[in-house]
Formats: sequence, C-alpha cells, structure tokens
Amino acid sequence: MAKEFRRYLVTSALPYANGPVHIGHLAGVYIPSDIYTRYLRLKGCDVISVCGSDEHGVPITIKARREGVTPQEIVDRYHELIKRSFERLGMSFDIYSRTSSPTHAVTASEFFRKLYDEGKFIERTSMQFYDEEAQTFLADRYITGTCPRCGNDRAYGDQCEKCGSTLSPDELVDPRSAVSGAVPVKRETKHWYLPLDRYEEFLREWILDGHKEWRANVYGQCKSWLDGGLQPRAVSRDLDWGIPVPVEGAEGKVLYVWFDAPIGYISATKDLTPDWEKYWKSEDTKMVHFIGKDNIVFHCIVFPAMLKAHGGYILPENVPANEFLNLEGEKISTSRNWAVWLHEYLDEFPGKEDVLRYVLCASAPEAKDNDFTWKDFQARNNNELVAVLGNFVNRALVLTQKYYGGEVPECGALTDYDRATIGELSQIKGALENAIENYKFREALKEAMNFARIGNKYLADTEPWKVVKSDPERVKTILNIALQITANTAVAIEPFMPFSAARILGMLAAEPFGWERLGSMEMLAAGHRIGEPALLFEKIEDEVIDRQLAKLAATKELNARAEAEKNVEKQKDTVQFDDFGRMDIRVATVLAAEKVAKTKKLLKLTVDTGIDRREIVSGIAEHYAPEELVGRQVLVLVNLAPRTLKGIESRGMILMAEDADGKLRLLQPDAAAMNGAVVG
Ligand code: B3M
Ligand code: ZN
Repeated sequence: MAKEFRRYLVTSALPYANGPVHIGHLAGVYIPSDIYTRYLRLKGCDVISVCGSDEHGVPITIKARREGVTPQEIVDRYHELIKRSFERLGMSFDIYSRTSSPTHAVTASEFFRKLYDEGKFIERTSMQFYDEEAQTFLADRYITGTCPRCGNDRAYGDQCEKCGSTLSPDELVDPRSAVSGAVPVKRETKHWYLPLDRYEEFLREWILDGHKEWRANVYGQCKSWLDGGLQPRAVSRDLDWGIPVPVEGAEGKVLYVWFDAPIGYISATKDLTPDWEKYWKSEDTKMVHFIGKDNIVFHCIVFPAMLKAHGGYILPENVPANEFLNLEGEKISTSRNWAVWLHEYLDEFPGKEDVLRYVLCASAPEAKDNDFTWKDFQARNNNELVAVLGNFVNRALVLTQKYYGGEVPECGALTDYDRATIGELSQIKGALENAIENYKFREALKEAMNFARIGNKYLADTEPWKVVKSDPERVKTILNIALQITANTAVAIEPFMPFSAARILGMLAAEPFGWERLGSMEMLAAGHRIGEPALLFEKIEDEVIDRQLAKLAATKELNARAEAEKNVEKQKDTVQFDDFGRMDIRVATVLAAEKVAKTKKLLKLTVDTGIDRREIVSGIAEHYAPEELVGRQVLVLVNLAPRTLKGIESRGMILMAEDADGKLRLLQPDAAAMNGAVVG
C-alpha cells in the first residue's frame, strides 16, 4: 500500500531567464504541475507549489555579451516577462521566486559550505579550455565544436542539441571559443566535485528498488545512468556570473548552475514561508518534481545525491518528467524561433487562456514526443470545448432561464435513466482522481470532460424542450439534474481550466465547491437563483489559424534564408573599374519565348535590346514558363561573344541571381525603363 500524504511540495523546473516561455515548456512542465496542485488544493490538502527563474548559467551570459548588456539586465527582463505570462495563464504557484535573490545566495552558499566542511567534495586540478584572446576559461556552452556522435558542427561543451547527447568539452571535435571564435588552449584550474560514485548504492536502492512506479521513461533513464557507473561531477565553474564559491582561494569561481538551481526550490520555499522546514524536512511531506526529460538526471540523480550528502532533507516521491512537444512536426527551437511563445499567444488570443491549457494538456507528451498543430488546436476548440463543454453548460442554463426564470427547479422522482446517469458520474470521479494521482493528465482531462459529455447526452436523450409540452413536471427533474451536472463540471474542470470553472460558477451564482462535493446531485438547492448564461467558448475560424500558420511559414522562410546565407559564395578577386566598364549591360524586353526542343533547361528568348532584336538561349526553363516571360524587362549582357547552342546562335546573356538551392531569379528594373538603357 502506498503511503497516504496530506502535505505536498510541488516543484516546477525553474525556467532559464534567457528567453520567454513557449508551449513546449507549458505542455511538458507547467500545465501538468498546475493541474496537480490545483487538484490537491481543491481536495483540501496542505500543498505549496514553488517555482522561479533560473538566473545563472552560461546561456544567460552569452546572451548578455551578444546584446552588449549585463547578465542582470537579461534576467530582469525575462524574469518579469515569464512571471507575468505565467500569471496571465492562470498558473497558481504559491511563489515565483528567482535565483538571483538574496535568500538564494545564502541558501546555496550554506549548502555548499556544509558539504565542503564535512569533506563531501573532492578537489581536483585539471586542464580545461581557456580562451587566450578573451582571457577566460570556457565553461559549458562557451565552447562549441563538432559532436562526436552525430557530426553536428554546432554542439556545445555540455550537450549536443541535435542528438541530445550529454557531452564534456574534451569530446568535441575542433573545439572553438564561443566568445571569440579562437581555438582554445588548455590551462590548469581547480574545481570541486561531488563524487556521485559514492552515492551509487543509495541511488540504486532508492530508485531502482524503491520507485518502480516511476514513469518508464524516467526510470529507464535513471537505470541507464546507474548502470553506466556514476562519475564525480564538477560543482564549480570559472565564470564571473553566479554564486561565488564560498571558500578561500576560489576567486573567479562560482557554483555550477545545476548545483545552485535545484537549491532554488528550497530558497523559494523559504521566501514563501518561515515554516519552510515542514515541507522540506518532514517525512510526512510528499515532494514531486515536474520537469522535462532533459532534466531527469539532475532531479533524479544529482539533486538527490546532494540532498543525501547534506542530510535532513526529504527526497522526491515522484518525478513525472514529460517527453518533448514538437510544433507542426518539427522540434521546438528557441534559436530558430520555432515556437509558440506564451506571451504572444496571450496577446493574440485574449480570453482564450483555457483553450491553450486544454489543448496542451490533451496533447501533452506524457509517454512519447507529441506534436502541436494549429489545426488540432482549432479542432479541439471547436469540436470539444465549444460543441461539448460550452454547449452543454449553455443549454442547461438557458433552459432554466427560459422555463423557470432562472430558479433551480425541484428534483422529482428519478427514472432508471436518471439513476444510470448519476451512477456513471460517480464512477468518473474515481477514475479522474486515479488518473491525476498517477500523473496521467491527458486521461484525467478526458474524465473531467466526461461530466460535460454525459450532461450533453443527458439533455439530448431526455429532450426537455419537447417534453415540456406534454409533461412539465418531468422537465423540472431533468433540468435539476442538468444543473447539478453543470456544477459538477465546474469542479471537475477547475484544475485544468480554472477560468472557465470560475465563469460557470459565476453563471450559476454559486460559491466554489470543494472537491468532496464532486459526484453529488445536491450541489444547487431548489429555488436557488442562477445568473445570466453567456457563451463559455467561441468557435475559432480558419482565418485565425491561417494567420498563425503564415507566421510560422515566415519564420521558416527566414530561417532557410539565414541558413543559405551561411553558405554564400566567397567574393571573387578584385577587378578594376575598367574591367567592369567593358561589360555592356542593357535593359531589354522579352518579345517571345519558347522551349528549345529536346532540352529540359533551355528557353529561346527573342528580346528587344534597344540596339536590335536578337535571340538569346537561356537556361531558365525549369524556373520560368515561357508565357511568364513575354513582356517582361530583363537585364542583358549584350557584348558577350555569341555561342551556338542546339543550333541556335545565342547573342548575349540574361542576368539572374542564383540562390543556394539553385533557384534562379530574373533581375528587372524596379520601374519600366527604356530598352537599351545602360546598366552600370
Ligand atoms: N533551468 C530548465 C531547463 O533545463 C532548467 C531547470 C532548472 S530546475 C532546478 O530548461
Ligand atoms: Zn550530436
């Protein structure tokens, strides 16, 4: 029998304050954590949910350097943006803190210092990459090179984003400094290491024997790390941004971001309540970490080893890490701007916070990577939220207004069908709880929606709008039940769609119900007066979706161009002005165009060069149809020595630009010009 807990500490991965939050973060971490927390709160558990910005680490300093601002400016900017967007989405953290806070500096320092004083670290001197131009050691992402596993030439010193491998700087082929581009040298430096190997036994027992119930992806990753044998891991870095290593002789060294960040959960709790120890140090507390799959090793292996080394802290009961969410079939990427950014969504879809929450939960990558598409977003909104949830609530309320002036009618004798419906509802409650408690949020959402689905079916089957003519007494019972189901729906969907739950309660003119009332058919008393019905959701039209798709298409285009520009041909040798002057380039108009027989690429063009009419054979048949060319002005090198191609004498050359992918584009004056006008 699993232990029953009444006190919970829910943590959500601290987002790096070097960019905004996108739908991948939401689906993977924040939506599930908020559902879980809201559910526990509704159940009346003692639960706190902590989060905050992760404000250290190399990606932040790199961004600051690139923009010519301080790291503090970067983290201030994104901390505010992220915090605000989370609030707007209805994330119900009890605290959203930050790792640049004074509490955190003290907490992380003291944590390190205790381990240091107790001899829990090993000190090691080693040769590490150093940039002589920039006079700095090159930690983690400051070093780039080619991935030894997949050949990606933009891998980092700590990770290859293409194949997902964890790397060490020494493994990179052709390492380079990300600061100056220089080829780095090796220099000696001292660091502190947490000897993870000493915790291997403990971790094996705790995870592999003790937590077989963890998700297969999480358990599997832990097992493969443990089976591979754990190595000491450096917990300090040569950097000037971070929490200074609190020991003598450590000038210019800071705590490694992955050492201080998880301690951020502790500091955030301290910032929240003086009673923080009851959440961190009592075996009666259940701690759950919500994270994405790239954070598994840090939360299941490294942080627990740190907590164990320190002593006195509890360990997570579960780490329900999600896989990744893709966007329109491609990996979400911050650097390629391939994402739906939360703050942009909130601006572009005001009042549709719950739609995003719903869609991201419904398609959360719980067991495998999943894809977000705008078409699916639209379909789920229109076919599920509008057609099922919105429609049911609206019908129940509108009919109550219409028949009873907004007063909840009495419930009379139940029919067998009523009883069967009510019985079904009480079963859903159990299934819903079971799903949430086992971190199966997609399934849980389906169960919550089942309240509305059953309600919809109930109204469709009982047809009160017809029965009202023959048996008005019966209709009272039907609508009483429909209203009770509506109130149930408001409770069931609250963890998932808090805004809509609140709106339903508003329309029912009811105060929030606790979770224990879920399944009850006596939530609204007969005679209670409900409020005015309004539509909960509205249909999303094709134009709205097309606009989003166009935005992504533009991003793709921009990326393709940026990629192509990287391969632009080198500049040719210098020419003198006279060399150029010998080229006679004129504006000309295409008079006729036809394919050259038995060739794929060639067109025969007749052009008016202002000087004469002549024929030119041009290799553009795969890029332009003859009829697209007639009447068009082009630029022609007219004094090129004639050549005979397929029996046609070609006198001159049409000027074109060639893209990296070989696509040809004609050059044309930006307004009609005289044929024969000299170009130069
Ligand atoms: N800052 C989030 C990430 O890897 C990372 C989580 C820290 S949680 C202690 O994107
Ligand atoms: Zn790779």
